[in-house]
Amino acid sequence: MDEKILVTRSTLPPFEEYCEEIREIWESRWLTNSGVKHQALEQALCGYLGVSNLALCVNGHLALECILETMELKGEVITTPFTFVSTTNAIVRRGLTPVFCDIRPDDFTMDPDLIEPLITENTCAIVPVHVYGSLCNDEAIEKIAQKYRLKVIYDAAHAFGVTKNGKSAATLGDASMFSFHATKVFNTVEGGGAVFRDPALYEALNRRKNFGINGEALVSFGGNAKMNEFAAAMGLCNLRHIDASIASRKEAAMRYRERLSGVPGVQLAAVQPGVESNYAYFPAVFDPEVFGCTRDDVLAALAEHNIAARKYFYPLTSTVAAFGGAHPETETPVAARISRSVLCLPLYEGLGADNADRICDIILALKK
Ligand code: T4K
Repeated sequence: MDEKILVTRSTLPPFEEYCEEIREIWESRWLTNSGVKHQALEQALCGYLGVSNLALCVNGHLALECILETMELKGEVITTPFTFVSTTNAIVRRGLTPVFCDIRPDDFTMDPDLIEPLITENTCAIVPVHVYGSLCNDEAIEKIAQKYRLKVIYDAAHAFGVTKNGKSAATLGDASMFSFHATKVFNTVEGGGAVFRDPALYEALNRRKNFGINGEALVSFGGNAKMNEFAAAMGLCNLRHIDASIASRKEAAMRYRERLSGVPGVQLAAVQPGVESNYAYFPAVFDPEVFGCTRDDVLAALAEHNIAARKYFYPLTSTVAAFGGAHPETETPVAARISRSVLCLPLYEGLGADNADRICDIILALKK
């Protein structure tokens, strides 16, 4: 049996490097609550992402909830159904109503041309997702947001380190959420970050993530969404190796692209002009009419070789009744089609071009 290949594999620093990084934590016994590692990582990430503020959180999901809470949003939020269930969960858990907008067929991000008809007097914000690390059309979204005085909060869980014409994705919109989960390009085991255009909101979020406490004063509502020192230490180590890690992902991604581009019935995410990708995911869309077999057939064929691709993102979150009523897929036909036919192929640091080749051989052998 071939060695198992999963959709992703966590990036880890050298073991000794992490041990050295946590030595100070052991000596000080300061394990959490904004310790030295937390402070150092916030500063390092601001530098890497080119932003003035970044509030570390226990995970990306709670970072998004904290952003929505800190911005005191109420009413309807226009968002995408083609995402990990976290995005919609965060909106609903904050008492907001998700209104689902369809996506663009080429890069799978929210279609700005479809936003305006969804706006009502209750709309307070737009929450698009830089899905797979493909950037949303921020200029078009910003124009609409300004016209209707809406906030824009990006779910940038997949977009760590992505730039457009040299500008960091972290600078887009009123706020962005990043995920530093074990499965992400940059990880702190579990973790996330919140970035605001208005730096005053950074302080406000810091209170929200710490029970609403400022010093010993209780100044707002709040929960507990703080990152601990061991997680921050992992982040400090992983950040030292991030460029090499992305370069390794790129090698495998480029091989996939080389082998699968132009194959009838296989659609790859559009290469976006001016965008420097982080190679977070490698989605491939299979059109059964042309390719000759379905996404599920490809998934099964890979599984026979011990390769676990994943159906990110199926089903559409809009179809889940728990989110205020199930919406028919026909409301967002492009998202429905992509969700039924997309497969994320394995991609991680160290996968290598050889493994990408092997995966392509299996896929291409299925073509009818
Ligand atoms: N918004 C978006 C658009 C997101 O994609 C996510 C998370 C969020 C928000 C929320 O961010 P966080 O709160 O998670 O920071 C995984 C991740 O748990 C989740 O973080 C991620 N998106 C989602 C797309 O994928 P699962 O249920 O598919 O993960 P799981 O456990 O099946 O792992 C997938 C593969 O990763 C495994 O087959 C092997 C590898 N893996 C996994 C773990 C847990 C590792 O190599 N090491 C590990 O520790 O959700």
